[in-house]
Amino acid sequence: MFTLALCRPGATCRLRHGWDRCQACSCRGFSTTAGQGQQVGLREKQVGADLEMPVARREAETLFQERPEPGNQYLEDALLRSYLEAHLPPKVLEEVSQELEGFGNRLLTKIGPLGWECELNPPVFRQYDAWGQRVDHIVTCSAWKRMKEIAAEEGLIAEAYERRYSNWSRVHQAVKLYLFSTASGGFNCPLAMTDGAAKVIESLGVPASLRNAFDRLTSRDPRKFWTSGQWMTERRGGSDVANGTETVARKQPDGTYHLYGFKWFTSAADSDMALTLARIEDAEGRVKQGSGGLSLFFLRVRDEEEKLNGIQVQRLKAKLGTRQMATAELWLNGAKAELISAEGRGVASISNMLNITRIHNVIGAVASMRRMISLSRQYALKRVAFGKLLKDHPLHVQTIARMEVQTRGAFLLLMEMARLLGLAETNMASEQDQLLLRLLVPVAKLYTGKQASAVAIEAMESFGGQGYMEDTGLPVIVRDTLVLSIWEGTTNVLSLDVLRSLTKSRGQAMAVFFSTVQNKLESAWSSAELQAAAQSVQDAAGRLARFCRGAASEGAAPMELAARDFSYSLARIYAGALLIEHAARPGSSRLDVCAAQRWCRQELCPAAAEMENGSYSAEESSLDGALVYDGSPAGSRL
Ligand code: UCC
Repeated sequence: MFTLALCRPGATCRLRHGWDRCQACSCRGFSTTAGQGQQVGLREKQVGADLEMPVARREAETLFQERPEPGNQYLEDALLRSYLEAHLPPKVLEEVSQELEGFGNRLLTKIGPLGWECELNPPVFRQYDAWGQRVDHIVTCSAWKRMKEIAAEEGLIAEAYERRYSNWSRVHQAVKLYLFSTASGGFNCPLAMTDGAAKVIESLGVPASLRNAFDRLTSRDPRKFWTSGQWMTERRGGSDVANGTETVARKQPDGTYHLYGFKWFTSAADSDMALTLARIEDAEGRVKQGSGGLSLFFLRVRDEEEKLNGIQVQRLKAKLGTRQMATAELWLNGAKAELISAEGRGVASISNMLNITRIHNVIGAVASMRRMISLSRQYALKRVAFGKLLKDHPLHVQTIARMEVQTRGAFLLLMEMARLLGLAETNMASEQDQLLLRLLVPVAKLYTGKQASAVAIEAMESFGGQGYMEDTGLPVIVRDTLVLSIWEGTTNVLSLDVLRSLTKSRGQAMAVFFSTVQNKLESAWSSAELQAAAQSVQDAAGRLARFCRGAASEGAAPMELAARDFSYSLARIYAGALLIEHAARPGSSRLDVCAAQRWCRQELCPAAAEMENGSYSAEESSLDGALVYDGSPAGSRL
């Protein structure tokens, strides 16, 4: 029986929770077996003992650790600002920078503390009311509701659809979301799906029946603003949607459909609407299996009287992270829905949503990396170990610098996608730009998801044991980051999507990739500092081209085995070219050059290296199986 409580009710709390001011003077989380009355007694006793402590001990307990205090995220992000300066037209730059500076202040003073409140008050599920009526109510905290209002006020979705900065609107939106992400208390997740749903509806030409939904998803008015869910995952498959979807749709006399099925993960289940997949039954009650049997539906989660639309909430999921956001299991038991794709074109239609949520995933990944580095470098300015500040230990700083290089590459990949998407949405994209965008989305999603997990864990370690402490807020960022390589398509599933995009373009996407990389290197050849890096990227691109020719002659199986390394090669080569392009622009800094040089020192084409090792042969593949199952009953059969 013990207590960690040091807070005296009514007194100023000396514990800092997360990186923001204390939200929790109700001091939660005391581990005790005592009853409530006993707890208060213990707390009073502790406070008494506290006051009687010798001064030296009291000071040691109150001033023990130095807290990193990053400032305005926009002003402190040198790469972000230099990217905007290099790309935005002057008038747009002026307006956008002013807005982002103000937004940075709002994040620091208002939004960050709300985000922490969301973490402390996760949603709870109330299945029945006091009188035994089933209500299936997902109760969210006031901070979560306030986040929704802020998202509307700041135009976090609207910005992309109003297009007030023409083709630069997507870059502007992506930057705002990037700044918002780690302060958002998980609200970046519903925003990702809201953006994806708006994109699907816009790509359908905003049919009259969906006009209200579109206006709400893209509204700046908090009273009107809606968020959307994306209900794709069922019991039999989160990745293999084509074969795992069991939900059926029964046509009603009025032309609408009723959906029956079970959705196994529904993120942000408190959303106002959702897009979901189902199989349409024919007159005999038969459905078509496979991808060609899936169609896309729109539905409202609740009706005008706030009653659930033929939906029952089974339970909330117990997740490792993103706990601020309600993920639920849902029964669809006659949910009224509208068919919004051609019959059997559900996967192709929802892929518009997927590509947007995957870009949001990249935003989340880069934001996590940036946030963790920012906290880590601040801490290093204050923390003394072995007689000097951490910042004066070269090995410590080298570790942070390596993370910084990774983050820079990922950031430029993100901006490149946002730039291309902006062009596509204002009819300014060439066919090549569109092919490149289609290819880069899965590449960037899979690559940055992995980078972010590695960087978040490394940065946590840079705080020593303090990084592992829950109330520093660092484990929250780590937990929330780890999902980025899982949801919206795992690394392997996305690697296969990379191959899908190449096959569909009949190799054209690859040709565009190579020519774009060459163009980006152009300005570096005359720079003594960047020539070697440019040469590394060019060599890697050459090796990748040879790899592609070799793999094409071998058939599908080796290419599938190589899919992950191949995707990593695309990411590293393209990010290398972007870093070089950024470093070669007039007015670049020494650090831009240094980041490009360091990025290009890594193996840029792991696919070619592994091919040379014979890793993709049938023999190696069968040894993979033997290694994995060695000693297990399945192993004896291999
Ligand atoms: O919902 C989830 C969590 C929500 C939380 C989101 C928050 C994220 C925010 C982050 C903020 C920090 S998680 C569930 C997510 N589920 C997935 O991502 C599914 C993963 N599986 C896949 O991606 C698979 O590859 C499938 C489902 C796409 C495979 O389906 P099929 O039907 O077997 O694939 P097909 O037959 O190859 O493709 C059918 C059509 C083809 O077009 P056509 O018929 O014209 O040739 C494909 O080219 O769909 C097209 N298609 C695409 N088109 C498939 N994928 C794409 C794509 N990505 N882009 C364009």
